[in-house]
Amino acid sequence: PGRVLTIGEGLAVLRARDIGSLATVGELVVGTGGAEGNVAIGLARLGTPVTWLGRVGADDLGRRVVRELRAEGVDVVAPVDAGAPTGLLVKSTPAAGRTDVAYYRAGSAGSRLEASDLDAVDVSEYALVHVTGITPALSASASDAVDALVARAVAAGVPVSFDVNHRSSLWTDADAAAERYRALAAQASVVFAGDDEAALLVGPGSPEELAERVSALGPAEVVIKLGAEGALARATAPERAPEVVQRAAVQVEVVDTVGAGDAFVAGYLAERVAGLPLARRLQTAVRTGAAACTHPGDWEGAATRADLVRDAGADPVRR
Ligand code: KDG
Repeated sequence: PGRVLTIGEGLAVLRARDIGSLATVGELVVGTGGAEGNVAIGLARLGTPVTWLGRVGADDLGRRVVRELRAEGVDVVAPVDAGAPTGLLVKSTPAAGRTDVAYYRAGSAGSRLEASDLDAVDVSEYALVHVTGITPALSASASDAVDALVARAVAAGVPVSFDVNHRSSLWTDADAAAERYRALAAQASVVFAGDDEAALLVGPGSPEELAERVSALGPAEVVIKLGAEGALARATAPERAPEVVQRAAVQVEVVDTVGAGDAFVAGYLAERVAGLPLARRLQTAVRTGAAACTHPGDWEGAATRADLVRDAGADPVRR
């Protein structure tokens, strides 16, 4: 399959080991995250070549972000910005089944991404470019970098994938966020949105209506993520009736849903760049999304091809 390019911010993730408030829990586990890096790892685990580009600080947490991505087989282009630290995300479980995420990333190295950082890659060499709605929220220069990347991809005929990934705490104004997302969706070939995110862009409706209205913004392919209800994909092609596919979620014991959307996107895109049909893309996506829910880390639960074969079998014990 062709190589995927994605850009974004890599973060250190500090995760409370036990259930409880951060005011009282005693231990934090160190890991890494960042939506686009999570997608990159998900793709790499499925055997899809992928490059991640993002700025990191001149610090050990930045080195950790880069190490983890490389260890997972992702090609990393990471300018080191000595003027700012690598950003942090602190995750806690205040009560069973609930996750709180706090960001310590304002002014971080990752947020200082600039359009000129893209000069390190030749966009026309990639089979697909993936961006999320997180990066435009980080800073004016990071937002410009997303626009520059999308413009270069469109000019080179490289399809753009856009995951809305709305993070309300990164925006002061939800209407401004929605406008930004609609503009990116208009230039994308594939748009991923949760049903709540799609409603932010186009108003409330059924999954079918949401997909149709997001599609009317421009993208030929729209995937509505429905969480525990599964997902719906809609594809249009000239002079053909729209194709709509729905898949139920795969039932798993949920430990943490953070990162599940990224794993879902990775599953979908892996099959897309491999040229598989819509139903197969969605089929893999619901399985990789479910697998990610079984691990407390943001990407550690991402499935390999072998995991997908194994999970389809009956016996959970391997001897
Ligand atoms: O999708 C998971 C991401 O949300 C997490 O890894 C961190 O990128 C992140 C963010 O900005 O929330």
